[in-house]
Amino acid sequence: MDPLCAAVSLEKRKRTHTLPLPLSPCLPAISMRRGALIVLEGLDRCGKTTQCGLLLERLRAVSTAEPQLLKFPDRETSTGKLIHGYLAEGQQVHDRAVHLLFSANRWEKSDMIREALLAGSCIVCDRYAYSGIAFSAAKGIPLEWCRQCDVGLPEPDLVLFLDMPPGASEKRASYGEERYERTDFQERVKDVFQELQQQEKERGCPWTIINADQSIEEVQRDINLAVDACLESCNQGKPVASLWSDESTPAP
Ligand code: DGP
Repeated sequence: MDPLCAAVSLEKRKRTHTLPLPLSPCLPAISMRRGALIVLEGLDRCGKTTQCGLLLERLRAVSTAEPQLLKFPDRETSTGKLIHGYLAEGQQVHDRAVHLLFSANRWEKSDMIREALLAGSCIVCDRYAYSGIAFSAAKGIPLEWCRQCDVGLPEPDLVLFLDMPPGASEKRASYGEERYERTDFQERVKDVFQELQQQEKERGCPWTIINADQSIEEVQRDINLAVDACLESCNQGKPVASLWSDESTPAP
């Protein structure tokens, strides 16, 4: 059995998926053939950011290459500052122009993502192109127009959709401060996510749906099970593909 499979099955046997565990000290961390691109998606305040942090810690424990966490939008870049002004400071930007800004914000990181994956680092993304489509199409922009801007980005190896009823996050602290935090809008976003989920299933790239309406530990356990299977397939030489396109980057 290859070392990754050994490590993963050891974890499964221990059945202690509730904490960000280091592996047994007698097992060395794994040198991955290539890293995995793992995306967490969901409605606002569904717990993505907490789970991304926990997943990063766990990946740190099982891999020799340092995993990385990316959050989209990245509000620190020049496009990200414009996006922040739109989301949090009430600045007006045309709906299609802001869609392009969000997409550009992802493209800025695309070369870095590909290089890191090929160097063996896993990448955890807090939102990706699917949010780009869902939030813009919920405003009435045609879904296919929204998709085109992100065609060719590195394709995720795993999409985890943290599923939660649209009204459930309303009670969370400071909900409502940003532009999209309204239950009626979140309901429309959820409808588009469901449409996208169906489309991805039909093209053979099904998402893993995680019930986010559970304790942090239960959500983390479900995520870890899906991530284990994904790491195994990346380590067996699955190439880095391009999203919604035929191009792929050869495996190392
Ligand atoms: P977050 O920092 O994850 O809370 O995201 C900020 C807000 O921006 C949130 O309401 C979701 C929304 N959002 C994230 N990505 C995109 C995108 O690509 N396009 C649009 N229109 N909205 C997005």
